[in-house]
Order: sequence, then C-alpha cells, then structure tokens
Amino acid sequence: MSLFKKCGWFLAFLLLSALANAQNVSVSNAWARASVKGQNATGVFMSLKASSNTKLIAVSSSVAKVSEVHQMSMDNNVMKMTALPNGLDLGAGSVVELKPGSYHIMLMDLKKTLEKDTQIDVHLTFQDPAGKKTQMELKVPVLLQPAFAEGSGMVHGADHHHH
Ligand SMILES: [Cu+2]
Repeated sequence: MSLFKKCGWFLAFLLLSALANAQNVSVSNAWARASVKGQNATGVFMSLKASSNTKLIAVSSSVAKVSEVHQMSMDNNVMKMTALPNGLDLGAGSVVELKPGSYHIMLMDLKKTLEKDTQIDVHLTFQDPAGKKTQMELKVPVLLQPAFAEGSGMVHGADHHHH
C-alpha cells in the first residue's frame, strides 16, 4: 500500500518534471502562499529558466477568477504592484525569479481558501519571438512561506501593503 503510494508520487514527480521541461522553459521552486478565510488574493512564486527567448504572456488557475503577472516597483516610497502589460520576458539561459517583493503571479478573486500543504493548478502560457504559443500546466504546493532559499524576506500580503 505505502509502496504503491510512493511509486505514485514518484511517477507524478517524473510526469511533472517532463511537463515542466517542455517548451524550452523549466520551472523550479514553485509555491503558492496559503490564504486565510475571506482573503481575496495571494501570490504564486517560482523560478523560470528558458533555453531560448520567450515570454510569459498569461497565467491562470482554477482557484482564482483573475490571474495576472505582476511586477513591484517603488513609487514615492510606496511599493506598488502592477500587471505587466506585455508579459514577462524570459531571455535565453537566464533565470527569472518570481518571488515576494518582485515579479509574481497574482491570483485574485480567490474561489476558495488556499490551505497549506494542498496543491493548486497553475497554467502558464508562453509566446516565442515568432508568435508561437505554448502552454504549461503545473501543480504548485501551497505553503505558508517558501521552503526554498531566496534573497528577499519581504512579506507579500493579501492587502498589497508594503511591510
Ligand atoms: Cu500582485
């Protein structure tokens, strides 16, 4: 029984790896921030590495009505978040980090509370310089905080305030 379970997880992991490495983009350290009841929005973070130039042009998830790729910037000492109108450029060979305080995927109008230690689906759409679109489907773990080392400790809260 437990062996089957382990094998299942292993197969799921292999499948995820295969999917995540398709389309010249690899994804690592993906996580979504858990939400509390009544919370309207949360962030999804990951590292993206493209082997050839491409662009992340759209994101979606079944748990949110609206999903956007956001950037954060300082405006009069106030941290602001705005959607990237033309998508997020992924240059060949360089790693682009989506992390708290920087680029992130924003899930808004959440349809349910994201409980920690569950998983959500996240759908990414990329477009290469020739205009060809490719899709990627991810299963992303829901965590209270990143399980991975990262540079920024800034908290990205649901209220969009800068801490
Ligand atoms: Cu945001």
